[in-house]
Amino acid sequence: MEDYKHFLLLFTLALALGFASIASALTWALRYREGLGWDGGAAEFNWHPLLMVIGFIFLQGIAIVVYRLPWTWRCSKQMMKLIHAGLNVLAFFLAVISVVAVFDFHNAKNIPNMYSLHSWIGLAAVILYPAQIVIGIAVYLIPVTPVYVRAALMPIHIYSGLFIFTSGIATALMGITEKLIFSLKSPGYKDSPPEAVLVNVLGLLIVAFGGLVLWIATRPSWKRPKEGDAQTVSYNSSSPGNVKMARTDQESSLEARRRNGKAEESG
Ligand code: ASC
Repeated sequence: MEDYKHFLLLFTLALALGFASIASALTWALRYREGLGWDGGAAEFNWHPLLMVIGFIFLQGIAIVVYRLPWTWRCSKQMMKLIHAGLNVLAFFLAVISVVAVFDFHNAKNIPNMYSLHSWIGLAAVILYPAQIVIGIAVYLIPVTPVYVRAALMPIHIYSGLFIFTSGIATALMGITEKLIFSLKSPGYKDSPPEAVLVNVLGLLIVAFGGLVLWIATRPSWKRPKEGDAQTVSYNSSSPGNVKMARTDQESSLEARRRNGKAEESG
């Protein structure tokens, strides 16, 4: 129970930080920059940070921890895999729109593409992401791959997912820093005008959100219990008493895992 409260506290904090990041990115575009539009101008560029924060950072972060939400343990594993994949696919589409916005803006203004470290790391992450999604769907969502192959690939799937997510955060920090240096002239970035402070805070919020997602995703005792998987579908459709029983099973399996100090290798 203590562990559940601890999870809930950190997950709620992560959600709050995620929403605050999105609100800061929106405030940056609407209040300090040229707003949002699709005209080849600055308003089109402004979709780039906003959609990346919503998709590549917030939605991808939630997709990473979605299996750990205890109230989803009564849903079938297949359903949770669909939600995990769906959130990642949605995040990827938002990232693609966001990249199109920035290329459009550069081309309209004759600004070169792909010269900065931000763009190199960012494009690498945006290319690796669909590879991760397609391999994930082929191996885990479509029930053809043998279990031993799934198990062998799981540490790689988990590692590469966290790597892409973390690279996205590093890319966002580079991107917002270069944007502040480029666009704040007088007063400049070094003079700390309100826009610079807001966007520095946006960077802090993103780092804190990412840090919490990584913490939640790497606690072995917060993993979705394996034992309930086959049974959950039938618990689902039956009476609330049975659901309660399923949860009790899961709680005791968590207790057992904690007592054993056993860190499982797969998700
Ligand atoms: C899956 C799934 C898991 C893992 C496991 C191998 O498809 O639901 O929990 O792969 O079977 O690690």
